[in-house]
Amino acid sequence: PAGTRKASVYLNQEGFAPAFPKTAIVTGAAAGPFYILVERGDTAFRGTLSREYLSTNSSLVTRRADFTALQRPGTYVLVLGGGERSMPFRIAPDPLRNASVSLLKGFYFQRSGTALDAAFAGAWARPAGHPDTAALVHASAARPGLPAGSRWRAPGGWYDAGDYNKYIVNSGVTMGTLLSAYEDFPAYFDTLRTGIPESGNSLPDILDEALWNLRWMMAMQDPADGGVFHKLTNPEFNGMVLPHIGSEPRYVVRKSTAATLDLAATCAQAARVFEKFGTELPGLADSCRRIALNAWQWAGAHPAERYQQEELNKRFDPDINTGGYGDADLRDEQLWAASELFITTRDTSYLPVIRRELATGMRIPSWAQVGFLGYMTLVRHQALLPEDLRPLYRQIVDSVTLLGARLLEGRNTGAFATPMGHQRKDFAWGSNAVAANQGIVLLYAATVSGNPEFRHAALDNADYLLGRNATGYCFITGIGHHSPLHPHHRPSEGDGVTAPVPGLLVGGPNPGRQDQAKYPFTEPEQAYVDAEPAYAANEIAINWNAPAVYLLHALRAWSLQ
Ligand code: 9MR
Repeated sequence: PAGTRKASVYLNQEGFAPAFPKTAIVTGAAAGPFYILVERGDTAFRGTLSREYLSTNSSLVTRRADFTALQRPGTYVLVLGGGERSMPFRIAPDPLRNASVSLLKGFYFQRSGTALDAAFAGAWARPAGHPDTAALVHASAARPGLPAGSRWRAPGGWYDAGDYNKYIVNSGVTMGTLLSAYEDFPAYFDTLRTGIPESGNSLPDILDEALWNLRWMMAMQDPADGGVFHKLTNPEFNGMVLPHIGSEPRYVVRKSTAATLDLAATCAQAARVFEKFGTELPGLADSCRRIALNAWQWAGAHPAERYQQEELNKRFDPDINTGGYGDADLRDEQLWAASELFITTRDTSYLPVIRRELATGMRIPSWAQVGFLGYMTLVRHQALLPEDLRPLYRQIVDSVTLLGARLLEGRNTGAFATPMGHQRKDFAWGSNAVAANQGIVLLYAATVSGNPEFRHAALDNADYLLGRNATGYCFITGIGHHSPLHPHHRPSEGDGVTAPVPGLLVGGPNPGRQDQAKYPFTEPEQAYVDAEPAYAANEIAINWNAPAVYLLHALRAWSLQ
């Protein structure tokens, strides 16, 4: 009838493995049949749309189209009773390859202090910027023997996001996630190549990439006392230009407890991971262990050195107005660092901290909530837990299962059939990372409980990121048929290349709209716009790419089994 909105179809734009569950979501369609046609041919499958689901995160009303039973590889379109057609999609043996490999390669494009060669970066080759071999010591970071204005060497690392600064706190959760991906799927990653300068060496590419950032992080520790500078930064966010343009001074700023604990955790885990590559990287594991122990000690002596930028700017010059990452609750950082240190060193003196902080509850991981990385390590290495810690292990299993069960509920009742959105507060700054991190939690729930439903729910969130969401975007640049073209990302904006740098996950729907940009929709699950100024929804960040790397590679490893 006149005035009825045309029906729309939302689905994973990269396609489906033959044996995977397959769901599309439709809006604006009446009850009735749906058809899956071979792209230029016959009907391959006929199904019936589900009942209606009312979204709790927008005014959308949806129906589900389940075509799991269709397993034959091919290119298809979904057609509704009213004649509306989806974009073509595939059922194919390895549908997650492009997205997962591209996401990991995304870290290469974020490398600081190095030129990106056309042989690896293609159209997005660029000169080196920000050498950071002689950053200035900010007045807030000065100590006897290290006056303000003296020089600090901390080259390399990844740019945090769309900006050109390097933040230890956010690097920590990113590294923990990537190193965990390797520890959980070593055989899979040992043979995975992404086309980076180091692809020919004997290290897996994911570890070559992690090493690029690890060496920077290690250089951010003050060897005189073990404390770690919170960040290496310009005083202000700079213009939307390539890294080599501009020559603003760069500063290392005040040490913080959060940064120091995150470095302790990262280096303790890295010591374990790089141990087996001792021939290629002699001494690295030992250096990591030493740095982790010194950091832990400093944090013990300075338990509450919080990074508060406004306070800092009242006391020191010049003002620093870049990302804060000012975490106030450090119990989860304690738990993570203690867990990594215990598993790496087997020193039982870390156990009381683990016992104490375990009670603080389990949360979806984020830069401010890193406790889950500790639980992952304890689960992965449960064989190393002493007998008296078995009850503690049971407690972890119960909490992961409970958290997973809550997410499953959201998937069963939600308008897009995903755990993502089970609470309106899922749609925060960086909501796409919430979806990816929920996926990691669900994969762990599947592992500890043996219930495969959890794994299917993790796949639902992957489908969400790849297009089955209320915006209709596949949220990874260069992937799918409708992905962001204007991310808030200085290299993408400044390079004169039409297509954005590929393999980067944008932040996603965020009704907070802290950027005050124009958004066509403001309801939580639709509060997204593909526009460069919309940094609260369309920036990219390393801590968002990392859980997407984990989730998509884990699911891919599963699909290839
Ligand atoms: O991801 C961060 C988000 O959780 C915060 O709400 C937001 C505001 O403090 O900052 C985000 O992190 C940004 C960082 O501060 C600077 N680099 C870009 C990051 C992504 O937007």
